[in-house]
Amino acid sequence: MRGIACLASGQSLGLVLAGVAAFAGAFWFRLPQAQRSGGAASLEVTVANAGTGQDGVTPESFAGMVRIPGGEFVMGSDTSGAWPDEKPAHRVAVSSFWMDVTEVTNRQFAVFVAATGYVTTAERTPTVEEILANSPEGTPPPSPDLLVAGSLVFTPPNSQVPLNDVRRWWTWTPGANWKCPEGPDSSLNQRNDHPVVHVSWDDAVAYAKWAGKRLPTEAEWEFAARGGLDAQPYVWGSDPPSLTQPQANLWTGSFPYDNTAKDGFARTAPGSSFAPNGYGLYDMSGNVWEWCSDWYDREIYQQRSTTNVTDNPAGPEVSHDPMRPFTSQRSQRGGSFLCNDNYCSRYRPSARHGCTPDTGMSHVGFRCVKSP
Ligand SMILES: [Ca+2]
Repeated sequence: MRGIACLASGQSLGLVLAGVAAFAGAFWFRLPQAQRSGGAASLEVTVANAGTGQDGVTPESFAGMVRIPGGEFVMGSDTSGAWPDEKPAHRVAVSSFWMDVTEVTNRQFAVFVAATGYVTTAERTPTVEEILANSPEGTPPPSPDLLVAGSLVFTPPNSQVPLNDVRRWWTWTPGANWKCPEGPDSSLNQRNDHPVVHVSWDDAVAYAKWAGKRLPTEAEWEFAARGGLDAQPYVWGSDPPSLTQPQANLWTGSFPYDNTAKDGFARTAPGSSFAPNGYGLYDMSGNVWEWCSDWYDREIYQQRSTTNVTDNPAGPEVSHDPMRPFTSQRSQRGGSFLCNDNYCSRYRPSARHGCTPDTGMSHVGFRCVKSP
């Protein structure tokens, strides 16, 4: 089912696949849809601490963004807590670019939709052809009653459950989309400044094009997330996450049933609720996952390790993931409000994740970049 292949977790991906097979029996993702985008335009976004150019002035077209100076850094991680797709660590160089200070908010996305009439993937009814065209051979067609517009919503169980079955806390919810994050009975009331969620990669690209921007590469994203702290485990440095002085919107309590919200938020948080990193970027760790432009390749770092310094890598030509051979995936970074160390430690700057590009979920958003 659309979205189910994208579940970030600390569990075996094989179990995720098994869960997929049992979940809908038939389909798990859609083909990318044709993108609808309007003409290029600049977003009128004002962020108090937006960065400045080398001359100390922020051009109007870069409002709400901060300039990230180019440089070399250690991409990935060889630490014991790193996942295989983070290894080996290797040197990468990126050119300077500008990046949104916060994840794209509901308020910003609403401006885009009002200007273009764009309809997100989660708001469209999938077709049988779309489902089967990118499903494993022999997949039976889904029941027509399953072909409804919707998205996957995090729905915490009432008590502790085995962590090997993501269906226990992810619910396919008809009517869930960016305007109704928990389904038809929910709204964006008092969430205008929260990150937009339930956006697919296609939706994010459409927004970026309209805004005259683009999605970051994984290399740009990780360089920016580190905020000038090379090879540190967290975007804020070396200290582990704190309950008394939370550094990010992560999961506090026992995942997935006991959310103490000691960091102040049970789900998403407004974009400047926690301290920014060294480049003035908010929520590069946690809050919502952020789409990158790269195709996801689980093993691409192994290829780069033979190169002294890889210059501005933009990802592979095609997606590659032996754990999910039937899918094409785009990369996501940063983890979300569902991350904690007893289940998913992917809020670290080196952590990676792949997801089918037509998938939106209640913990996935994005931010944009722009070249000088
Ligand atoms: Ca984030």
